[in-house]
Amino acid sequence: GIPRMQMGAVITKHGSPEEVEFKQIPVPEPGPGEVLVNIKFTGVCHTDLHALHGDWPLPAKMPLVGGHEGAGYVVKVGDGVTDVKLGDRVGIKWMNGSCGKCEYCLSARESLCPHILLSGYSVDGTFQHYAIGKADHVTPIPDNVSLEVAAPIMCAGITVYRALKEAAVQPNQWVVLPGAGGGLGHLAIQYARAMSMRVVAIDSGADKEKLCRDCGADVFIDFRKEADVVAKVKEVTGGGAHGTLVLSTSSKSYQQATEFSRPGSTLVTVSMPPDAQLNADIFWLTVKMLKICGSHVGNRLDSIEALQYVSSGAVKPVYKVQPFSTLPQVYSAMEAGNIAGRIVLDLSL
Ligand code: 8ID
Ligand code: ZN
Repeated sequence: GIPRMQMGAVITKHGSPEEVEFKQIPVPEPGPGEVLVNIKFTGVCHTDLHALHGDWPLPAKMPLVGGHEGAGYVVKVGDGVTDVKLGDRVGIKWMNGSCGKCEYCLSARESLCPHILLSGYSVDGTFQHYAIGKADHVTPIPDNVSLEVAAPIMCAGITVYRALKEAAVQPNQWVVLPGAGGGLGHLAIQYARAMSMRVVAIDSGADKEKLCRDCGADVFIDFRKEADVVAKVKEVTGGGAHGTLVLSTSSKSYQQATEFSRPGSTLVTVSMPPDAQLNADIFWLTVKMLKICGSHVGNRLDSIEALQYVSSGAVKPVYKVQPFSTLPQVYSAMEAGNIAGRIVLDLSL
């Protein structure tokens, strides 16, 4: 049966990893159109760290159960839910729900919905054993993809997959990925390779270099060792990036990206370092005909497609499984930039 109470990782105010409290909280009840998911595994995304720090201009609910890369089993369905069934294996992603009726939802751009519900930010997320998702938005997980593998796809995978579509880099052209050794980055390399792009990975340290190369990066640039990252990117790509996804949580990466972008290319903003500004020279922006666009997660079809790449074997998340109770240490390691790939929490430990 479903218990009345459960363990959750709760923050009651913004701050450092010590703010995370593990405590008994009620198991939520699914309302109309909602499902209750018994979360088995959840990834930890840098967005969860932004939520902990409170460094974005968008207020989060408080107290807050974070987490938005969850995978588990449907254990209860609310009124009116017909196509999601008990026992279904599903993912809960950043976009917990959307209105389904606005101009954005109607045009499959639901991440722009003004009524969007964000898991682990505006509604409680996946750092608990039982989490609520809107039935219309939980993502079905293919049979041959394990729950722990599916977890990092639920935010990192979906996001980079969609952002690569926005970048519109053609086969054999160069995509450049600042932040390539992180959770989003190592998946971006693999999706890009699966789409036949050539990849320049930018990050730092031996672990991340190995990860990036294992994921298929053609070139690795260590931003701490390379004196002139912009010149190096232009050199190895023969004139600059055909497309760039900025995945690094350092605002410096944005400045460099505007400079190493090839004329006619697209720069996609994905990471959101606090207070970051994009300072692009209008003369060069114009004559280089650069496109700069934001990309916020992906829609439901992107989510399904992102998992299909995993199901087919083209993309393999690289992650370490750790006990749920280690969440504060994961945040500390993430603050220090010490995580290559993703950490996935096992809720049973
Ligand atoms: O929908 C969206 N747009 C979306 C979805 C999910 C996550 C956006 N995000 C955002 C997060 O909120 C965060 O701001 O993407 C960013 C990256 O998330 P992540 O991949 O989960 O973070 P990470 O694993 O900590 O990786 C960041 C990497 O950046 C590198 C670090 O070494 C790390 O590997 N990095 C840094 I810090 N400075 C760098 C630099 N100057 C750099 N890489 C290259 N150059
Ligand atoms: Zn995320």
